[in-house]
Amino acid sequence: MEALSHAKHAVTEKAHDVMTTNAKIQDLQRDTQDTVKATNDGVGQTTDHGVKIPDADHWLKIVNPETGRIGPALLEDQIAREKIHSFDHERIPERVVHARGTGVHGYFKLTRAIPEYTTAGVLTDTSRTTPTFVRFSTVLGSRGSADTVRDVRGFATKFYTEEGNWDIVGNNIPVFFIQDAMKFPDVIHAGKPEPHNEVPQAQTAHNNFWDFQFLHTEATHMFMWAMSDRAIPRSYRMMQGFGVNTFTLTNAQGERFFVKFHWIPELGVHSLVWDEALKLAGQDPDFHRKDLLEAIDNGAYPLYRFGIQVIPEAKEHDFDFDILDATKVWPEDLVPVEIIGEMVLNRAPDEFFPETEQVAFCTSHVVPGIGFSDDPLLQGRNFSYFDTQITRLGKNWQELPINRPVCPVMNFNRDGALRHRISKGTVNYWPNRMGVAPPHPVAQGGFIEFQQKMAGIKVRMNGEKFKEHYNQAQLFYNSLSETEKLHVTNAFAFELDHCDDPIVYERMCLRLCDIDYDLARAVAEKVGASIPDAPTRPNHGKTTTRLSQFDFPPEKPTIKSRRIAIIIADGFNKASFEVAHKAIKAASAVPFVIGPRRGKIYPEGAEDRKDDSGAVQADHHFEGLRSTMFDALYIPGGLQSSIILSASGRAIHYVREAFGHLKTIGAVGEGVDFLKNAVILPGVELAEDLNSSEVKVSYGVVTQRTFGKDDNTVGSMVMSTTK
Ligand code: HDE
Repeated sequence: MEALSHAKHAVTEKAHDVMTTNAKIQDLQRDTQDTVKATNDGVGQTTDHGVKIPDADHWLKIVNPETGRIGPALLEDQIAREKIHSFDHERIPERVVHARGTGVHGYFKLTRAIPEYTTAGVLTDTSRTTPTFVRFSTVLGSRGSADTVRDVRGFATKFYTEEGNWDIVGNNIPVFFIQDAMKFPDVIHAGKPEPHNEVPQAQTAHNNFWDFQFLHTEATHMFMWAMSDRAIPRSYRMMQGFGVNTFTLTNAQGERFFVKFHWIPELGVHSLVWDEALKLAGQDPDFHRKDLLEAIDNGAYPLYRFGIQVIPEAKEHDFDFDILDATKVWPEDLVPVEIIGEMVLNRAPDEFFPETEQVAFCTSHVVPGIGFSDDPLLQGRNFSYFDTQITRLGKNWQELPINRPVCPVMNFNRDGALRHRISKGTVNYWPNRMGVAPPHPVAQGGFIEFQQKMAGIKVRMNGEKFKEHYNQAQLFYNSLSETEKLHVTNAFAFELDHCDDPIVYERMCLRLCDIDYDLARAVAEKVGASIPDAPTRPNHGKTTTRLSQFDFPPEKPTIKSRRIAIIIADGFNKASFEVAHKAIKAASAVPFVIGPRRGKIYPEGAEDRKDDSGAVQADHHFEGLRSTMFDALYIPGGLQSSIILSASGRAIHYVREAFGHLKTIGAVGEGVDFLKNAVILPGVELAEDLNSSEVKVSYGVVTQRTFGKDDNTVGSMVMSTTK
């Protein structure tokens, strides 16, 4: 796959550098060492102190000159010791949450200035291009865990603005498990592997997680989202991002607005089906990482619209929920999302560790014009992120190349382990007799806190409206399509089946009665729990828009960057192969040829394998790259090919599995016979009977129906089923 995707490069490396550079990339060039160029320029290996290394393969040893026998290795070999010492200390602590992730560079463009809400340059100056670095992640798994597990996805963005770094450390789900930061260690301990045996890895399907979810009722809304298809995205490029917490914007008149931040992918929101996600976790644990890099490599740069929901200060209390409660959404029919910008991700890091692993986000990093609310979760986060970076990266973490701002930095924070910057001058304090480095008055861009009036008594509690925990859980569930509801039911059935303590699954089924009785009944039936004869709490029946992912279709129906497998065996029809192959490429999708072997596959008339002039090279064989790795399949005609495929259990499984995962399957000519042999079951029929002269039509069907609105989560099929 790698070799192939590189062969598919749309953009040459040099052109890519010119197209994707920005102020931050230029800043990083200062630290970038081009090792390939260094070797070519005759700069071979040296020690870290710069001495040329004569031999990078052999430790210094004693050799017996008579027998030629090798004796002990010598501790005195400072060159070998340095190499091993450096290696011994390569690891740093992984992130305590969100350890597994991948990052890429991009840029943000403001499309609509909003001076009515804020003074922030990044949100008022449409002529700017602001460099960004985004890290996507899962939450619970450790650094080496699989990409496609059921979990919330992190979506953290660092904006390198002219006024300093601004971080939106968000998720792909708009709410959270807890209302108060003090509960964070508990929810994470409950979700991470259990303490006695460190099992299970990267899963919420265990007793402790669901025990906590039941007892901690404010998690109810969030766990409904976590059991939905949002927690198994098809791609980082096809999921939303949410700042989750309530931030504030302040304008030049000193008026303050509450704000929530949104990222909406141009490609629409799509998910895997659970069986696919499970299989991919084993077949390709790097599936999402590679998907992102493959798209960027091929010039299919992911684009997200940037939106805000804004509530003026005076309207803070107009809602039946508290707008500072991170377990609640601001329903979009009450507070619409205003689109004001877009972000394009267009460049992979040069090296994973210094960029993706060392990037460090902080919710407390905002720029003038943007501020915090009293959201008690956000207040705690503002403390936690800064603190964790000190453990992970050391006191001087903000000096690391990926973290340093592109604007000037000057202050008297000094010293500490691994200080890089060298500051000239005789003073390191303020005020000083030379007037060096005075603070900036607000009129000259100094950060100003909103002058909020405060009065009160110290208490350990949250606001009154924080106590309601079920309304929005119901609102979310009610707003899903039937397909999504079924997936939620199946997700609970899977998770609770993995809980072997009856207290846990019995109680959780009771909790589901508080949300939706039919849901509770279906899950209880599967997992062997008992529930009351009637709902414990009636479903209010309300729905709202833009919670279902069906409400986020692609902006334009497209198969751009989708992976399509063309299935062939010897004797395939070359014409119907070529038409589809060309059409797929022309639509900027990525065709892969899959056959019984990775090698030449011979077309009709050349089945004897003597003339290879018309042969096509298969990229992979059926067991090498499974159907799970593709979005759609296409089977060209050819009698012999169809006979071979029909006789192959692997080929049949390939098509059946893709069919079971609700993928589009197109076939023409004798390819249709194979398709029918493989998957025509009672109640299943071909949507259209195509012949090879209709390949174009078939392709049209793939384009418009595969990833369009109707079949948003699952793709559609040239075949239809009665389910
Ligand atoms: Fe985080 N979270 N979090 N979190 N979080 C971290 O910071 C924390 C929360 C999120 O790609 C840690 O640098 C507390 C909500 C992302 O590097 C840590 C609370 C949301 C990332 C931390 C929350 C997030 C983190 C671990 C409750 C969605 C990965 C490593 C008060 C809006 C960032 C690190 C990356 C990472 C603390 C809740 C998103 C320990 C205390 C809500 C995307 O500081």
